[in-house]
Amino acid sequence: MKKRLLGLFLTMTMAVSLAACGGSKPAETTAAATTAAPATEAAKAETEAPKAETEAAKETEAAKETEAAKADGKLIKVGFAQVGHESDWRTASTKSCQTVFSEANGYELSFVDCDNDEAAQKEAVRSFIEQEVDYIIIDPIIATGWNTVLTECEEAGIPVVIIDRTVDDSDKYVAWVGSNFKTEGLAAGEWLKAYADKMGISEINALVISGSTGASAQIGRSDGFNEVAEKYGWNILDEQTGDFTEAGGQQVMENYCKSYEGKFNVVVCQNDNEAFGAMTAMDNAGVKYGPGSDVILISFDACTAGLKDVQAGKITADFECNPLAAPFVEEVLQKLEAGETPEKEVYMVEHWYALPDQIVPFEIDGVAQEMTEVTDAVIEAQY
Ligand code: GYE
Repeated sequence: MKKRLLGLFLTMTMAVSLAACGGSKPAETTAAATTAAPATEAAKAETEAPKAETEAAKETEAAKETEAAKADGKLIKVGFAQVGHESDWRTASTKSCQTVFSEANGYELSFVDCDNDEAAQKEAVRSFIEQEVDYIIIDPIIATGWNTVLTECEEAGIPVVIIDRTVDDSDKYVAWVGSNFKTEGLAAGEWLKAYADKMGISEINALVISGSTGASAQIGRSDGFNEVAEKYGWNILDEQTGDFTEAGGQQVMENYCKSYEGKFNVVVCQNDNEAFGAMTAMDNAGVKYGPGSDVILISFDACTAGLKDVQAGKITADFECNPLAAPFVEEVLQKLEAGETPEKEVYMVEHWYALPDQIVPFEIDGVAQEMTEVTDAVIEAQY
């Protein structure tokens, strides 16, 4: 592997990206930036003019560096085999990678949207090997079936970084950056227990709309929630996949509304897009959901549109999954460039969201969990 120096510009960009995604609450980050701004308009204009010149100079410098790096063939070649485009979460993940692995930052990115097709994803990885990229990033559609193609990457001497979902049957990758999906499922379950207790609800009859079957995000969220359900003796009436899509969520919920009419008081959607579809189906069937209604609606991801539905009193609680992992993947690549050994696992920081009346204290394995109130500022700062 060739070693490259990316210069000060890249280092600065990384620092800013990392600061923006470092896991502090989004609203706090925004508030801090606002407080630091100059007090008067005049002062603002004065400081902004030279700042604009410096920025322009920096940009020209960076553009020159990029051109030079390109001419020397020095851009770092990265192939990214993305799952698809099924959800708001996925759109944010793609954008995060395309922003971080841009030419301006010293990268040449080959991006493949695998459209949720496992075979196409393996082919994408093989095409990256043929292109002799420097690094391969994979977000594995499903958790199994990876050892052969990862061995091919290893034999070609191309380090692989796994992002988001996990690979469960091979350790032939350098690092993984993503979320603890089982913790998300446990959080949803333990929150539900605490909230049901507060509301005096003693019997839970839950319908689950799961994510794409075999994806580690689906497996982890199901395992976590089911563990809690078993502990408290809840009834899980059914679990069918909505494939992490709005259309899938709507279709499954339409069937549920017919098969389980009047029999359920909890709906768990394993992502916000499924929840959007499920809400349409419940609206059409005349089922009331959200705080104070017949049905408690739980969702995962906490994208902007999901949090708006929490604020509107439709989704009762939303358990975040943070898609802005690319800056941390870049950190891994930079460590490899510097000949250092990166951490094998990097976890994203996430929050659990609700409105004040639905914020109840709960624990996961004896660890007290904090919940975040959904406000305009929180929504504004979300992905
Ligand atoms: O929750 C869902 C997306 O893998 C964590 O995939 C990700 C999941 C996310 O389609 O919205």
